Amino acid sequence: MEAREDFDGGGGVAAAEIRGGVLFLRWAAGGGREFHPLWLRDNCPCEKCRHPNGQKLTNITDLPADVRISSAESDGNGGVCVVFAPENHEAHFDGEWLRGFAAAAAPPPQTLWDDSQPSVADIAREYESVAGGGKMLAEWLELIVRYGCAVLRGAPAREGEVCRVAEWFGFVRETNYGRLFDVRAVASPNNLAYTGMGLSVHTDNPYRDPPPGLQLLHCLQNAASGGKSVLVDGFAAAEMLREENPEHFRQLSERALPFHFSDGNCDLRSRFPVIETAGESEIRAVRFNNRSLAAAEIPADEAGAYYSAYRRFAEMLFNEAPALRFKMCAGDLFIVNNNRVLHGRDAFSGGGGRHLQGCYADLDSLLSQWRVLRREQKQKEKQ
Ligand code: NM2
Ligand code: OGA
Ligand code: ZN
Ligand code: ZN
Repeated sequence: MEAREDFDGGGGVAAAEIRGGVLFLRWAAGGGREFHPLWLRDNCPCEKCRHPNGQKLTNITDLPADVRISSAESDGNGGVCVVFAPENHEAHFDGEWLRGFAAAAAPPPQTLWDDSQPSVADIAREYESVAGGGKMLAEWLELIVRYGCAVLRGAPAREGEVCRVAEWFGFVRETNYGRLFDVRAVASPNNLAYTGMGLSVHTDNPYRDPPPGLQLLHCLQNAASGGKSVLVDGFAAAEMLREENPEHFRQLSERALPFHFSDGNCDLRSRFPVIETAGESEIRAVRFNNRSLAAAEIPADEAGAYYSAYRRFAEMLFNEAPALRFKMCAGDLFIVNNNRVLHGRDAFSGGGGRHLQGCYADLDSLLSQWRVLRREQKQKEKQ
């Protein structure tokens, strides 16, 4: 019944009819749809088929391949009672579940910045209010789900605070850089992030597989001159590329590039397309980091076409795609969906005056916590 909280009500089943072996259900709200008998049998919610914890008890091999519906009747209450042959197995399906199950599996709602470009103020919340959890935390998490990033203002400028924020919704993901890393200019940097150089917009750690789904950066001090931050919606940019030149888009989504990072302690290598897609149209991730791109195995007669596509995408990311620019002050923190939103910074001087701390985390836990808080909120509203 996990879909119910996503469903807007409107009644369930008005009538049930077996047509050519499949079950047709007419909704009270109008319309209807067909259900395959094996699909229904496989999703039976009875206590023999589901543990009280909601987990499934049956395997596909437990179900007869020739399952049929011997009877189906609306229960008069929006649900439907079905008897399956040849087992004579009785099931009762909730009408709202039947209408709403698909919503629970749908990808979370995303708003590309070209449809509706948020300002920094739109995506920023006060640390104090979000730290209290509940509705305010749910709202802040929803910004990350929807826009791929969010900001906190007024976070205590204390060491390790960024990890505490990650624990509001999940777990810190430790990497070769540690659980917590300091971003400041140091003497022998193993990574260009630890210099005063500008960093063009990038996704972090594409040389890890999988790359961290979330990055958090927290400003403890920013007295340096320069060092402004920029965030870019990589999905909006990928859509711009597809719109402008489908062949460019195809180049970047079909060829995987090698990424690499090594120092005295690690030798990390991976391969990802710059634009990762699923099916025909869904964009799943953007991986873009010029500093960590390794030498790609591209036949000489294909390199020209690939580089044109790659150059055009870079131009869009640097100059044309929807972007947010701001200078972080002590107590500011931003979080990005590292599969989608790229980040960068301008060069800075007076390096000693700039100190950020960062950590990584995974997206699945954030989405889970967002759903849990939403579910709790809806339950409260019903009471
Ligand atoms: N740091 C800040 O992914 C990258 O190499 C960007 C990551 C060193 C953890 C910098
Ligand atoms: C990083 C990074 C940006 C900054 O640490 O990964 O991109 O503002 N830093 O220093
Ligand atoms: Zn059952
Ligand atoms: Zn970075």
